[in-house]
Amino acid sequence: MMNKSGTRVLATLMVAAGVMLCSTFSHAADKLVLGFAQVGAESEWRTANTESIKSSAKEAGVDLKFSDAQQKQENQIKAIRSYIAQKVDVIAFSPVVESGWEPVLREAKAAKIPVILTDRAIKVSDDSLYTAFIGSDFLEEGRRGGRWLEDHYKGAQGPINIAELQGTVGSAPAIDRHNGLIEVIKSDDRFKIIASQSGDFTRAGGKQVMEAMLKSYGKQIQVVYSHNDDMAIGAIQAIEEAGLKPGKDIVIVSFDATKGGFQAMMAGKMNVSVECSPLLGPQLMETAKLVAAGKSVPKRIVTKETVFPMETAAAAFPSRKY
Ligand code: GZL
Repeated sequence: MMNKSGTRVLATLMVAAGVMLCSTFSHAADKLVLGFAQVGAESEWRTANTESIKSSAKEAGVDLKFSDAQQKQENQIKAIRSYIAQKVDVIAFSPVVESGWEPVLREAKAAKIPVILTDRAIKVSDDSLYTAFIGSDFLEEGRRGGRWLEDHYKGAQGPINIAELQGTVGSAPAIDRHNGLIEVIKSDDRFKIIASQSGDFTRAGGKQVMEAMLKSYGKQIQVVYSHNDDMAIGAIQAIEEAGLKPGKDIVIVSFDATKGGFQAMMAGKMNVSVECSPLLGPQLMETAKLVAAGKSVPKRIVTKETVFPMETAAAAFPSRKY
């Protein structure tokens, strides 16, 4: 027969075991907790990307913690640190720029929280700091823009002067859409990039930069190569205000293939938009669940995309999802 104190000790141990089991089970029974640090809300593409992530989390029964960094890296790092402190199951983010992530990713690794990159890539010396990267091949997107130019100007005389509207400085899409173009046109001396400046992926930025380029180069500009539809739409406004016809006097090459891009193409003001799908939510939720369950996942998951010349815009528009 156990004495009173022995019974008390046994009771305490059973309660402690119960709490532990319950917390383990309650955690297992709880939803997957995913902390997502978004770049911001700078473009139509980003809005569609955020919508895809939020709706997919709901559909997948994932408890999503979401933050908007207003395109500032320090805000994304703060958000990742807060997810580490909250002990979320998985962290995911779309890195606003390629560099500067090692310290905070080492903290996530030390906390045994897996990290998934979506949309944009990062440059790190140790790629064990992230588990997977789900996103487009921006270099190939740039090559597609360059190949469209080569086809469009087949047989034409040079010079063909290009004004380039770059995306966020240091971001993977800006670096690679530029490099992909160069890869294709570098051996064709008709093409010359006479101006190149960042509009930070926003409509206002695209308009501002285009106004300045038109002041400096005017009708010397034959092509605008814009790293996204939002900046291209801003540039189109500036071109029209300068009394020129976008899509005719100045050829417009753009990226994303958003609704705004399709509307500009159907109005004859944009010549082509290279697709870059923001609909990464379903793949992210599926990958997060596999990672949380300790399953292996591909390090690199490339989204499937195509190119929409203006001639195909009207037929394709009704089935577009963003
Ligand atoms: C590309 C994405 C870019 C889009 C822009 O995957 O990172 O950021 O091209 C967006 O529209 O702002």
